[in-house]
Amino acid sequence: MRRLLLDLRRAVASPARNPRKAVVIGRLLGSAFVLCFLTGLVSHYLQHPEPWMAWTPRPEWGYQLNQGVHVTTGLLCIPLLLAKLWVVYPDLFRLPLIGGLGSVLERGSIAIFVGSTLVQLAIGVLNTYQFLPLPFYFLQVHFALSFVILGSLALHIAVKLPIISRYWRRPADGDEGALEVPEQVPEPAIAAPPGRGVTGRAMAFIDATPAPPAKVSRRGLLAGVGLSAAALLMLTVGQTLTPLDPLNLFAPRKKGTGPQGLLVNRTSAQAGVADAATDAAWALTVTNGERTIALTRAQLLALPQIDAALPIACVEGWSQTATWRGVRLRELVGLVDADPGAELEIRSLERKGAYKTTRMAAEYVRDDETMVALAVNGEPLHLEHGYPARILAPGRPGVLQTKWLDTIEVRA
Ligand SMILES: Nc1nc2c(c(=O)[nH]1)N[C@H]1C(S)=C(S)[C@@H](COP(=O)(O)O)O[C@H]1N2
Ligand SMILES: [Mo]
Repeated sequence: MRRLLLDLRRAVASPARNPRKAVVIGRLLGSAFVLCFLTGLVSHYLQHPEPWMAWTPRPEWGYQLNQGVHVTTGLLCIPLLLAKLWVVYPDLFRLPLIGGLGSVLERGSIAIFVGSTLVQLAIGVLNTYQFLPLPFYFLQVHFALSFVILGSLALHIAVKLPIISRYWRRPADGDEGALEVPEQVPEPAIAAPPGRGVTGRAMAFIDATPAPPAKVSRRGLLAGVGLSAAALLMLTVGQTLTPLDPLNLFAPRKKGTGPQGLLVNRTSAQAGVADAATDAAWALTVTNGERTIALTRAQLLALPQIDAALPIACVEGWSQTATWRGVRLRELVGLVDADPGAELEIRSLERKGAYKTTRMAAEYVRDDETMVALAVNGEPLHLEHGYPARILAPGRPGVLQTKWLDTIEVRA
């Protein structure tokens, strides 16, 4: 067994598999993860705010940027994680396999980190394709896993601190360290020196025997990782970053596709609203306590209209800006004497579905450009974009830009 593990380690040894490379890639992976985690938190709490949270509608591209960074950094974690695993996996065969509390912490945190990150990245990507035939709720699992990953990452960094600090900077002598691969199998040399505890064990990599001829050079590794990460970035970020739209060959969504040249998330057929939305008797109900008004589309069109160029920025990472026209929401709820500090409960004609209603905090209701949209890019709203009327507010996640409006209720 021992022999086998050592042979395995020797077989896969390569100059690119060294502690310095593990640290370099680890830094990139860690940064991508932290950015992805923070933007994920913003996205989560924009959709599910705690009572004490106050978000702001401006800048109107804030969520677009947030979500672009979230999905892009998440995607970048894929090549970075693979590269990191490639560099360090010979360490799986280190001896003793498990020894003492330090190594349990070390290996345990890595096992949890790698396992949950693989699941996290997989379900994240599947979600951007709206392909999640999984028996659980994506949001809750994705949210919870991010904390598991964060915790195990913190533990992993703590355990590896000696290596990280030693190889943080390029070693002056160019020696990037090597995997420990003893020439023979001298029993005592393999065990950690007595009394070194966590630190001793954490130094899994120590300078040792010259490695066999390179299959992957040190430069080759970084070039490979850099190129694949850059390619992934360039070929997907166009789904939200308009100048790179021509290069968007890989992302699940492509700007400009769909009715009126705008992407559609959920169709009227999927939402089961086609009949109700095209019913000639449709009217938008606006209520504030006892006061209720109902406005037909013609009556809404007869009110003063505003225009605003606003993006729809989907949690899935795509976004598209259009010129929306409609009735300023603040004025509309003014017709039922809404208090300027009131929040709204907005309901769609949709009867089931996660996005059939939305809460809108007063900051968004008050914004000059928040509207009940009736037209887009100079044409009456298409059924797939929310005809007869939809909500458009600056700085909100796409899931909250409710289509096919039914009622707007002022909450005290
Ligand atoms: N009633 C309702 N409104 C909805 C949705 C929905 O499923 N039901 N999807 C939302 C999501 S997730 C997005 S990204 C935007 C997309 O708007 P679009 O289809 O006009 O591009 O609509 C939002 N409005
Ligand atoms: Mo969305």
